[in-house]
Amino acid sequence: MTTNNSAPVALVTGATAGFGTAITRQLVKDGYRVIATGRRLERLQALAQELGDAVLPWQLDVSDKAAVRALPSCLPSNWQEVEVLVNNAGLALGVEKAWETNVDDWETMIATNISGIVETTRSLLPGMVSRNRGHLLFLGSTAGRYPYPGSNVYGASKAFVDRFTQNLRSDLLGKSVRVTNVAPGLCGGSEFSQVRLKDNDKAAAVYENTSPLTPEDIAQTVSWIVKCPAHMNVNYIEMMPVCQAAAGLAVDRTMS
Ligand code: NDP
Ligand code: 8X3
Repeated sequence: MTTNNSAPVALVTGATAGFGTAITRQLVKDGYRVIATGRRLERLQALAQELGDAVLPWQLDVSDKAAVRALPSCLPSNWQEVEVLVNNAGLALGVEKAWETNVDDWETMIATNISGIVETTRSLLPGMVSRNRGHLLFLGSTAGRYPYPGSNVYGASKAFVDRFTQNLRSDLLGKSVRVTNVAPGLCGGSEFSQVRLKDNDKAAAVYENTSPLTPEDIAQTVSWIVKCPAHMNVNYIEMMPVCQAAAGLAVDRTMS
């Protein structure tokens, strides 16, 4: 496959699995050249093999501040003008109650889901502002809006995404740089629950007897958002599968 060197450039974090892989495939289909990033280089290389020169595999740990800060100047010169940044890399670790969790897991979530997106944004946003052109997309979550037991730091990190995107919009008023928080609920077909629960059977049980969202649903949503007319900014979009809903507050009846 030959690549058009003037095609716009997107950078996707966490392109080695799940949403990031599906978003990379979709953006290439939409005519973008995609810098596909993540820690597992062999997966990125396989994606480049599949999609051709339109994909630049780039090993990147978003919690490695030095690597993220160096990114704009390290990229090959014809890949440096990133127009779309998809801040997708993220994870949940554990479902224990707050007093039982492993604090190292909390720190990993903060380093990835909060510091990671802060660093990638700070690294690539100045270029977008100077070109007066760009789009920052973030993978938030319904967990950022609705509490549930065991969500503690994960949900709070996604609430950070929500407010960060709103505050970026405020800073960017007057610039042609768009900002969107994409907030899905239950979504299968990714490694999310395996990473969270560290047990394949428990991970499979999360989706038992459900029809969850799919990574392709997320990728098509991202594609639609990016293709919206330049004067239109999708601030926040929340999606759930039909089989899921926020279903009320819990009441303990054993305490009175
Ligand atoms: P996956 O576990 O399938 O993918 C997560 C991706 O993040 C992987 O590519 C992983 O790559 C990457 N990643 C994790 N840590 C780092 C790091 N330190 N540096 C760089 N990349 C990292 O999960 P999903 O595709 O399901 O999730 C993608 C995003 O969507 C996450 O932010 C998640 O919180 C969010 N989300 C998921 C939902 C779901 O139900 N699945 C629902 C709502 C939101 P590697 O390990 O190779 O670095
Ligand atoms: C992923 C959705 O409900 O597992 O962000 O927190 S949930």
